[in-house]
Amino acid sequence: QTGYQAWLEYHPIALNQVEQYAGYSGIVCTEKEEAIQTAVQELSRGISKMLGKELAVSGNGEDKVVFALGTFGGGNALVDRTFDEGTRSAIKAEGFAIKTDQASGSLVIGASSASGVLYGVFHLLRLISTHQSVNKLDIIENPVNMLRMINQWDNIDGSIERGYAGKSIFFENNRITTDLTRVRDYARLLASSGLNAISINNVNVHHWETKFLTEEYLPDVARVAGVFRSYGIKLFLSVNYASPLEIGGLSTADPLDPAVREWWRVKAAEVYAAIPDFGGFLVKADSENRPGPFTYDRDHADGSNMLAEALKPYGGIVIWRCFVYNCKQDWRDRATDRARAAYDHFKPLDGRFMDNVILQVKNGPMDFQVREPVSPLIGAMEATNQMIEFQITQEYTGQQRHLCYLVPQWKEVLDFETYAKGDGSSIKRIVDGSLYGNRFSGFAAVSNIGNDTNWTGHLLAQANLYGYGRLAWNPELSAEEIAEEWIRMALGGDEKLVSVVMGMLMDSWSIYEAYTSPLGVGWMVNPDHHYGPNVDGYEYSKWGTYHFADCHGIGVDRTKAAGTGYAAQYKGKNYETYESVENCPDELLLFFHHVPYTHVLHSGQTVIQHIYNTHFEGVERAEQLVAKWASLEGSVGELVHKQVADRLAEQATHAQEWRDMINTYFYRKSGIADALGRKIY
Ligand code: BDP
Repeated sequence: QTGYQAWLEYHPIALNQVEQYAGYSGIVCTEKEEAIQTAVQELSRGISKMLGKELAVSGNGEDKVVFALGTFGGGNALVDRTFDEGTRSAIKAEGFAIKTDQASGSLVIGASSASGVLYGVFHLLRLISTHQSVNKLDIIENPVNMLRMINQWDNIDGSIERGYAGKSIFFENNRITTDLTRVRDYARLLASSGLNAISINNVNVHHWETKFLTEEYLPDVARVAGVFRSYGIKLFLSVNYASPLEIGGLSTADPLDPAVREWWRVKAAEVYAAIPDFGGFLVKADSENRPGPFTYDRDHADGSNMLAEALKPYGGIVIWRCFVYNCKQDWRDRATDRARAAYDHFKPLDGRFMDNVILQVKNGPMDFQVREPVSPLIGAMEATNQMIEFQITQEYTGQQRHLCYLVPQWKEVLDFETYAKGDGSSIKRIVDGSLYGNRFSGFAAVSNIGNDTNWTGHLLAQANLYGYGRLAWNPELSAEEIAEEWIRMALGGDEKLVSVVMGMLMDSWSIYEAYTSPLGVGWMVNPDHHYGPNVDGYEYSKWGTYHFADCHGIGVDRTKAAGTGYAAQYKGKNYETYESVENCPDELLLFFHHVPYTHVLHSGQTVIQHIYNTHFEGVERAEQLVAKWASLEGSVGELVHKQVADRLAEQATHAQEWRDMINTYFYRKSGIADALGRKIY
């Protein structure tokens, strides 16, 4: 076991458990569509690994106990016989039904599309690989979110922006990889967790990647799209807003210039000629030195609508990122608070975007910190399609050297009540499109994989990729349920293993938060690479990321009354909660308020004592992770055990560095000793 198969390891099922699945003698499938053929292959492969038997595939199996799969009305008699009209009409585009045929004992999967059949097969394989009973299945599943997307931040030279698990599996030496085996294996992982869309290149599109839109690269992009198509996944490209200048020979990229609009229309036609089911463009514009419509005194609606118009005839969409802020601002000017930027830029444009534009908003207002409030822009634009962006790659959460299971963080975000349209306006209802009845909506997230054998560097970080897909499919799943599925499928079903790893995963975000930056303030990291502690690393630079610590206190006053006014971007009760220093939750106190070190938290501790305590405890808890994992020696493969043990050891040591630097810094700033008399350097 190397981790390469990830959650599709399909551990052989022990003889005493195998009986309930032993009767199946074949697969009945009549359809030839690619994703259905993929489903047949996946089912054969999974069953062969788990049950050690090869299933014959045929078009008819009336008298046998079989797995039958197909679309409704697609020619499979078993499928058509099993599902009544009510079931069929309950199944949406990518949903599926699975039913145990009581007469024959056969398991029947039906869907209204080929990709629905594939999702159904992966669901069934999940049930079997977690040893659940399949005797009386009667399941109907539909994905809650329409777009369930992965964003690769891969560059054509093979590097990955914020990648912590090796090089790109897509690109090397300025070309698209010739051997796409690994890409295919990635497509399997994504589809099996429920995902249906991918953008394959970095949102920072530099000159080489701009050429993806030319005939030099399009045939290769089409090859990649073909691999994903067979797993029901649509391919998107990140595009450079200045493409007409860089590769089109034009002298402007002004979105209102007719020649520029025509250039994009022709480009879209060329792309769709190469890839008829191309998804669309993902755009980072006017952000962190990337070009955009501001250069021409135009706004984001002008810019995105121009692209949307070009893609519209083909059903394509524009995903326009809202990570827009001034990265060269004067830190003394609090009115330009970076946290305010996305809302300030986009909210006034509500209603101006075409209906095939989706705004992609990061989960928090800053940038994927270990703790941030939820972005107030999500839900604030009722006439605009929105999707949420998470970061699976652990840029600010330990870079896959530290353990940080992010599903609990994402759950908190999704469950957050925004009051955007009164009670019942949670983030998950906004991004699934139901609150405002949007045409397009969904999830996007930055991937955490590279060409490391186990995909994610830290093997346990696989749970984040898997968990992201599962949550995008169904945000009601709990973090524990998802963790348990992943552990059983990837590592095995030994009960001690499951409970120990579950405990480790579920504690990990809070452990990481404990020894890193306190009370929601964020950013105490080394500039550029963002690994390791550096309290003032960003304090006196122009990135808009401050904590304002001095000898009296710490935190950013973002109140309306006396600060940057950011708190007023929230609605109703949320505004009141964040505006008031008394009501603000402890974990976000320093995000919203500047307070003295002696300020008493709801927990009863002072801010300074909280900093000391959490940093001492965080290290102890990181050390306990090492011991917990050590107790599993022998329950997982040796190689896998060692890999994880090495990372946890590094984490425990590195946590000490965090503790010592943070505690010392605040001891010196505040002059207040630790009430428990522990040693601070
Ligand atoms: C930040 C990363 C930077 C990305 C940027 C983005 O540090 O590398 O380009 O986000 O999302 O988190 O565009």
